[in-house]
Amino acid sequence: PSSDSVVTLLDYGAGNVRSVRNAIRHLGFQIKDVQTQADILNAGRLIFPGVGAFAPAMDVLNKTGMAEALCEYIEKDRPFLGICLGLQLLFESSTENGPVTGLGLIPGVVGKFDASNGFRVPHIGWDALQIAEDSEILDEVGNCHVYFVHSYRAMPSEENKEWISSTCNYGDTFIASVRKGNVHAVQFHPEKSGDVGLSVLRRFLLPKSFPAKNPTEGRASKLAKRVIACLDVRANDNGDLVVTKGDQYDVRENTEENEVRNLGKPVDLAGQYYLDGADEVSFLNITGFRDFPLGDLPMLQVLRYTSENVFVPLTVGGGIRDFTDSTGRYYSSLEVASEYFRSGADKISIGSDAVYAAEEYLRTKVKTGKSSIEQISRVYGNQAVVVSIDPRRVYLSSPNDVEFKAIKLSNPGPNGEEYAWYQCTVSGGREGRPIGAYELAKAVEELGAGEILLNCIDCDGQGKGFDIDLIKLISDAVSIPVIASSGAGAAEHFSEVFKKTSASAALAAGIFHRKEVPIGSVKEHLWKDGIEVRI
Ligand code: 1PR
Repeated sequence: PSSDSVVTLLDYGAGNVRSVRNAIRHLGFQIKDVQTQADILNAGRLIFPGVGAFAPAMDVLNKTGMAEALCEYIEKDRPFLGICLGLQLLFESSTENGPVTGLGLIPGVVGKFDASNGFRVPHIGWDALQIAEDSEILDEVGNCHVYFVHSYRAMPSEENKEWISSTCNYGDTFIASVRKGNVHAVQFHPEKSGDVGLSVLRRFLLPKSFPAKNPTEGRASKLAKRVIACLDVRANDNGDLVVTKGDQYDVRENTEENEVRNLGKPVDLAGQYYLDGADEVSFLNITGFRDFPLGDLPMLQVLRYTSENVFVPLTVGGGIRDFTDSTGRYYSSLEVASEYFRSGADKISIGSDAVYAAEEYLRTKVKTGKSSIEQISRVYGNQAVVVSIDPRRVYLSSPNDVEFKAIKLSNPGPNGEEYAWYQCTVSGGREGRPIGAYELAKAVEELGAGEILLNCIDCDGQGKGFDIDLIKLISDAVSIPVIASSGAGAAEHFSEVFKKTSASAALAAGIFHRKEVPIGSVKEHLWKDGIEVRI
C-alpha cells in the first residue's frame, strides 16, 4: 500500500475502537497500529480515538512513552485527529476521578456537565454545532446533527480560543472541536455520525484533494430526540438467528407448529434501518438469560458484520451477567460485555442482572462494586451501560396497597382500578420480582447506569401507543436519559411520547419490521410537530 492510503491508529487497548477502524476502512484506507513511540513520530497521519476514562488513559500514555511522542508529533504540526477522549487528553487536566494531568497542549480543564440545570447527563445523542470559519474538516457538516456521548467536556476561554473550531450548547457552551494547522480533535464521534460523520473523516484523510461540497443541508439547532430501531434476536427452532417480535413478549406464532416468528435477518435489517435514518440500532438477544452469550458466536458475528456498514451507535443486550460454563470456567459480566464491545457494540444493555443488583443494593444500601452495572461502567464509562427494564402493570384500588411507588392511571384498569404499580420482571418477563420500575430506575442510576431502556410488557407489540404514565414516572425520577419503548403503532405515538414526557429517545420494533411506517416518515412527522430530530 502507498503511504497515502495508510492511517496510523493509536489504540491503547481500552475499549471499542472497532467502529473507527471500520469507518477508516470504509473510506478506502488501511490501518497501521501504533506499537512504539517511533510509529507515532513517523506517522503520515495519526488518528487517536480515546476510549474509557481520562486517568487510566493518561497512565498508559505516560508509562509507554506515548505521551511524549504525541506531544512532539502535535507540536510539529503533523496531521492529527483526536476523537472524544482523544480531544480531552490534549487539555491541561481533567476533574474525572481527579484532578488528573493531561498532555497540556491546550489551556483548560476538562470538567463534568452539571445535571442540576435540568440537562440529562451523560450528554448522549445527536446535537448541533456552531462552527467557526476555517474549520476545514467540518466543512460539510453545516447545520447537521452529529453524535455525542460523554459526561465531561472542555470549556471555551480567552486562553484557548485560538484552538476552537466549533462549540455545542448543552446547558452551557462547550468545545465540540479544536483545530490548529494540521491538528484536529472532535468531542463528537464522526464514526457514529452517519454520512455527515464520514465526511469529517474523509476531509481529514484527504485534505484539499477535492473541493468541499456545500454543507449538507440540515436544520439542527439543539439535541435531537432519537428514534431507535430495535431488533429482538433469537435462534428459531432450526437454530438460525432471526429477528423476531412478540406480543406482550410472546414471540411464537399462534399456530399448531407454534414456531418462533421470523421477521428477517438481523444484519440485513440493521443495515436497512441505518439507511432509513435510524439514530441508533439495538439488538436484544432475548434468550441470552438462558444461554451463555459467549457461546453464542452468531450474535457476536451479527455485531461484527453490522458495524462494518452501520455508522450509528449499536447497543446489544441479553445475557450480560457473571457466568460459569460447563467446564467450570468463570466469566465475569465485564468479560461478557468486553466481548460485545470488541465485536462492535457501543453500549451494552443489562436486563435481569440489573434487577438482582438493584434488589441487593436496596436491601443492603451498600455498593459492592461487584455488580455488572458497576464493573462495566467503571471500565467503559456509564454512558456505555444501559439498563433495560421489563415491567408489567399491576392494578390496584389504592396506592397504599403496596410498598412500591404506585401511580394514578390515565386509563383505569379492567375492573375500574384507578392505580397501578409497575412490577419488574426477569428472564424475558417470565418471573415477577419484588421491586418496582421506579425503585429500580433510581437504584441503577446510583449504581452507575448511563441510560434506561424502558419497556412495558402490557404495551409490547400492541401498536396502541407508549405507556405515557410509566414513561413520565421514570423520566421524571432520574437524571440519566430514558428511552421510551413498547407500543408504537403510528407516527403520532412518537410525537405523543415526546410532548407528554421528557424521554430522550423512542424505540420501536414491530412498526418498522412490518413496514407499516418507515423511520423517515416518523422523523418527518416529528419535525412537522416541532420536535427536533435528525433528518
Ligand atoms: O435479562 O439481561 O438477559 O436481557 C434480556 C433482554 O431481552 C432484555 O432487554 C429484555 O427486554 C429482552 N427480552 C427478553 N424477552 C423478550 C421477549 O420479547 N420475549 N424482548 C425480550 C423485549 C421488548 C422491546 C421491544 C419493544 C418494542 N423486547 O425491546 O422491542 O417492546 O416493541 P414494539 O415496538 O413492537 O411494541 P437479560
